[in-house]
Amino acid sequence: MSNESLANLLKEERRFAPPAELAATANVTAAAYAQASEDRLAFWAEQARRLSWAVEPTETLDWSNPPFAKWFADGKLNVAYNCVDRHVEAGNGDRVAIHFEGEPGDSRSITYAQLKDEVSQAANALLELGVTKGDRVAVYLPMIAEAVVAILACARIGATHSVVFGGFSADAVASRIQDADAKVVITADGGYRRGKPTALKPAIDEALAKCPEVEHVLVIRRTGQEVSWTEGRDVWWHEITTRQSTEHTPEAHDAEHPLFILYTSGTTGKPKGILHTSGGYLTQASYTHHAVFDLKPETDVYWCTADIGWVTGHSYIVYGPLSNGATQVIYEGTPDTPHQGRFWEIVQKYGVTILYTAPTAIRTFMKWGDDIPAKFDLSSLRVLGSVGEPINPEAWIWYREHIGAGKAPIVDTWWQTETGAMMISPLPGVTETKPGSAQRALPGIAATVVDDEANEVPNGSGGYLVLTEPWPSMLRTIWGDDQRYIDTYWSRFPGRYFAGDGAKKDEDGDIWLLGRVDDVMLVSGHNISTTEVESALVGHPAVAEAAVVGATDATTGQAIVAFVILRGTATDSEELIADLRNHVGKTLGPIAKPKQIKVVSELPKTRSGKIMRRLLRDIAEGREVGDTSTLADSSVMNLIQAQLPSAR
Ligand code: 6R9
Repeated sequence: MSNESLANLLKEERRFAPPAELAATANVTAAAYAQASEDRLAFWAEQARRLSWAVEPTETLDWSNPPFAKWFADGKLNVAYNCVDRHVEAGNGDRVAIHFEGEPGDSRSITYAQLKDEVSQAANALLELGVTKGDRVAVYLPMIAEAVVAILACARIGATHSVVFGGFSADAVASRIQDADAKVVITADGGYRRGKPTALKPAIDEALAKCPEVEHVLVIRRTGQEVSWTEGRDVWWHEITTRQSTEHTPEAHDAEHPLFILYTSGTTGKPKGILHTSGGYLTQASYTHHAVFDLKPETDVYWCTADIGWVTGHSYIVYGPLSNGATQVIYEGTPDTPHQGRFWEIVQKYGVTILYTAPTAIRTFMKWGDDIPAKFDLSSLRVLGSVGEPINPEAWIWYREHIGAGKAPIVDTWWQTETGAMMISPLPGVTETKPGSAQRALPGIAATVVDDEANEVPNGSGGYLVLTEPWPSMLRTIWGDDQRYIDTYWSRFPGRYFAGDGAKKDEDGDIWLLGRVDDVMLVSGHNISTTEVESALVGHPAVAEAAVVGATDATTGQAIVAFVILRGTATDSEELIADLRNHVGKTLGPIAKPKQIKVVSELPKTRSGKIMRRLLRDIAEGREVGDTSTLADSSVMNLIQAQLPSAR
């Protein structure tokens, strides 16, 4: 990448001050930045004290063997105790922990006292099956409350969980079970998606043909569908858990005890098992959830729409909210079942005050139309979060206007599976927000943008996002492959963590994420970010979603090819395409005008909603489409190809 680097094209001037009322009562104020910059380690030691430790740590960070960090290493705690028991002991056992909303409309509310009983029974069941501290347990479940119970039961007994997203294929599950060497698998007969039961157990049965080390499969009954049964191996969850005692004394584990492995696919190579440990991880997941959402556990109703199989589900459905004693909603299904207002109906039903979702969902809601959320009472919402991809400024504005009544602050949270918890985000009671920018490293976090030679870029320039100091919830390694950990994250810029994302600093020094550096386009010697061109397209009233790639071009090196989904009201025509190209030219400059614009009805996305540009590049360059195994819907590529008879 050249030094002029990722073109700094987009000019976004809109600013939104925090609501005065929120600022006046915010959990965290601007003082936190000052305190953390004065003494970063003392700041994190103080945040660690928000947790209950069986043995208080005296040491904060051991960085004597970088990049292998130890946080709070001489402390001991039980993570599940922190997420459940301590709230019951503090007199809050009657508070609802989870409002579960099934897709077919069934619902169940679970208090902290009930959660404590269920987690204890599940922990005792795992012990009965021979699971002991340090064993790995694979979890392959739909979005049901038992997923939280299963995860916490593992944490409680010190078994390391490896959650595999319920949409992954048998092969993907098998390779993850093998890599982690899991002894037990927790799954369900199936779950409800798009109005019908979807089977899960058959994928496990198929995967386990290749995983002879797995001793038991615990099966939760959710849909009641037929399952094939392997005697001696398979055990019904309800049968084994209900006969267990509701008492289980949590043992204190070392702060660095492995809590979970979570696989990230990456673009190439075998999936990386990202390892997270206990004390540092929980400290940062808990603190960021408290600070960034301004959570008031007595009055807020929090809802994170992510799947438990994604890191957002781990940190912001399980560990962050429950460690803070939150009341939260868990929804099993899709946003359009049985109707496109389902999310807003849920917000209204439970009086959700804090909503955390992804740009892909927001763009979908924009496409469905403003009239749908307008039918529901969303006045309870007071903080809105975004995660997973850069949020296009127009989607940000739509979210604020149509969901947040033009008042609720938006926190655009940048982080990764590897970072374990949020790293860059506004604080809702402090930050004057800018549509499309994650803005500033959170208190205690050190991030910057560097050029090819690892020099920090000045304000107003772009480059690579790096993290310059270790942080409590950082990954500790790649499971079983320390060298790959060093090579992937710590070698591009020695001494700094390379996140793989492009970013720019604006004139105020605020950070704007520009997408994965693998996706950056090089057009006539200029680096152009996919995010900026996509945001320009989404800024046109006819466009709901856009994905942009650089395709090899004889004259310009790469040419910009855009795939767009139109809003319901617009129709594909030569004039519209010309108008879109001009619109990008006017917004970003002539260099960023797409050479081709293709109208499609779907875009290829991962199960967590990220656009897979690699597959679109294959189409744009006329190649056979590569590995589609991590797509949410593998038929999408065929659909897109069928919609593209010729290039424009
Ligand atoms: C939490 C999560 C990590 C990658 C990350 C970046 C993208 C996530 C973002 C964002 C811009 C944000 N990303 N949040 N980009 N703004 N607020 O998504 O983890 O699945 O590991 O993905 O997602 O590219 O590097 P993970």
